[in-house]
Amino acid sequence: MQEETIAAISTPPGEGGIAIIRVSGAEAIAKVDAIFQPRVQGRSLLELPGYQMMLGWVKDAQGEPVDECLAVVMRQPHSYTAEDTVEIHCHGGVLAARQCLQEVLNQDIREALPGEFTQRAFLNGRLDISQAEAVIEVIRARSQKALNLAVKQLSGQNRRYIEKLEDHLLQAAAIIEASIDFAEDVGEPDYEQLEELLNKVADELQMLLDAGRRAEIYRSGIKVVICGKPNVGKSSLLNWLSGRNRAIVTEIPGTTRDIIEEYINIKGIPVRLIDTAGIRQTEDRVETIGVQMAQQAIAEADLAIFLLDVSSGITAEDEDVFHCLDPSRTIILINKDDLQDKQIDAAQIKGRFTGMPVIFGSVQEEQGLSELQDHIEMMVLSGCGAEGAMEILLSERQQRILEQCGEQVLTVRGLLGMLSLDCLAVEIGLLLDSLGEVSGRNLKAEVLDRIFKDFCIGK
Ligand SMILES: Nc1nc2c(ncn2[C@@H]2O[C@H](COP(=O)(O)OP(=O)(O)OP(=O)(O)O)[C@@H](O)[C@H]2O)c(=O)[nH]1
Ligand SMILES: [Mg+2]
Repeated sequence: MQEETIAAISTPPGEGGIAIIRVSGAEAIAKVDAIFQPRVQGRSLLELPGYQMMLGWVKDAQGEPVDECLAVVMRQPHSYTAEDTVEIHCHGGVLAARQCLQEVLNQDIREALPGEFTQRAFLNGRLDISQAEAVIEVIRARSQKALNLAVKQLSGQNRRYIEKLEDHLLQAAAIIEASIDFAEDVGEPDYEQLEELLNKVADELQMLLDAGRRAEIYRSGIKVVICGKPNVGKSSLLNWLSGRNRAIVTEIPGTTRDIIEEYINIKGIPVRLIDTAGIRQTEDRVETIGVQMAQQAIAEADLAIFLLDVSSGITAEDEDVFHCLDPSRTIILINKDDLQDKQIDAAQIKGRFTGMPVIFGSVQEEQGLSELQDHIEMMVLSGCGAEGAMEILLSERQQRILEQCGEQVLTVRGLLGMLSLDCLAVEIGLLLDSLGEVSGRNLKAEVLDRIFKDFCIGK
C-alpha cells in the first residue's frame, strides 16, 4: 500500500454538469471528512457505508462553503485503486472543481501524477499491466471495435494468453531440469517433446502478434486517399462515404483544388479519408499546387482509391495518375457505370490492372460502394492472419517484447541438441522473464513509469 494520499480532478476540463475529484490513500476518508460538512447534521463520511452518497458542502479554512457536493466513499480493497477512496462530485465548471480540489490539497494531500490512480491499482494487485494499459485504450478508443478490444483486454484476456505460453515453457523447463538434476535416472531429455513445446510457443506467439497487428488497425486507423483525374467523382465519393455534403461537387473539371479530410468509420476501422484535386497538367497556379498536394497525399496514404470514369475510357491523364500509385495498396473504382456510354469494359481492365481489385460502380446510384468498403477492409487486414482467430490488443511495448520472444524461440529450437542442458535452461528462463514483462510480473520501475506517463491526470 502506498503511503501518500493523492487527489486529482478525474473528469475532463471544461464546463459540464458535474466534475469528480478523486482522492485515494490511507487518509483519504478522514482528510476529506475534515472539509466536508454533511447536509444532515451529525453525520460523517467516517461512518458512511461504502458505495453510498452523502450530500453536503466542501468548506474552506474559514468554514465558508465552496460548493455543494455529493461524496461517495469506497473502502479498501473495494475501490479502483484498492485503497480507501473518496470521490467528490461537485458542480462542473473549471473554477468550482479547481477550488474544491484546492481545499482537498490543503489537507496535506498531494496532487496525483498522470496515471497514478491506475498505477496504484496495478501496484496493489487489482490490475495486471495489460489491464492497466487497457484503461488508456478504453479512454482513447475511436471506434466500437477498438473499444470492444480494449474492454476485453481490461477483463484480463491478455494474461490468459500469456499464461498459456508460460505453461508450455514451464513444461519444457521441467523436462530439462529433470535431466540436469537426475542425469543418471532420466538421461537425455526428450528432444522431440521439447521441440513440440517450442513449436507450440512459436505458433501461439505468431497468432498473438497477428491479432495484435489487426487490433492496431482498429486502434490507430488508416489513411485512405481518393484520387484520379478531374471530374471522375472523387468528391462525390467522399461525400457519400462521410454521409454529408462535405466537398463541393460540380460538373466543372478542377472543382476541388485543396485537400479535404474527413474522419469516418469503415467496418469499425477508423479512417482518415482524403479527397484530392483531380490530377492533370494545368497552367492554373492554384490548381498546380492542388495537384502537387494530391501527389503528396497519395505517397503518404495507406491505401488509395483510384477513380476512373467509365464514359471517358482510360485516358493519358488516368495513366499519369496510375503511375503515382503503389499497386499493392490500390483499389480501382470505375465510376459512373450508370451511364449508357461505356468506354471501359471488364475485358479491357483484366490485363491492365492485374492483382488490384477493380469495381464497376456508381456513386450517384450508390452501386458497388459496399463492395468498395469490403475491399478496403480486406486489403487493410490482409497479412494480419485470419479474422476472428484471436482478439487481443497489444501495446507497442508488448508487441516489441513478443516479437523478440518469437525470434528467440526459433533460435533456441534450432539449437536443440547442440546447446548444453544448462544453457538451454537459461534460455528458457530468459523467455519466461520476457513474458513476465508482458504480463507485468517482471517489470522494472522505469518501464512502469513510462507506461503510466501516457495517462491523463486523474486516471
Ligand atoms: N452519372 C454520374 N455522374 C456522377 C457520378 N459520380 C459523380 N458524378 C458527377 O460527376 C461530376 C463531377 O463530380 P465530382 O465529385 O465533383 O468529381 P471530382 O472527381 O471531385 O472532380 P474534381 O474535383 O474536379 O477533380 C458531378 O457533376 C457529379 O454529379 C456517377 O456515379 N454517375
Ligand atoms: Mg472534387
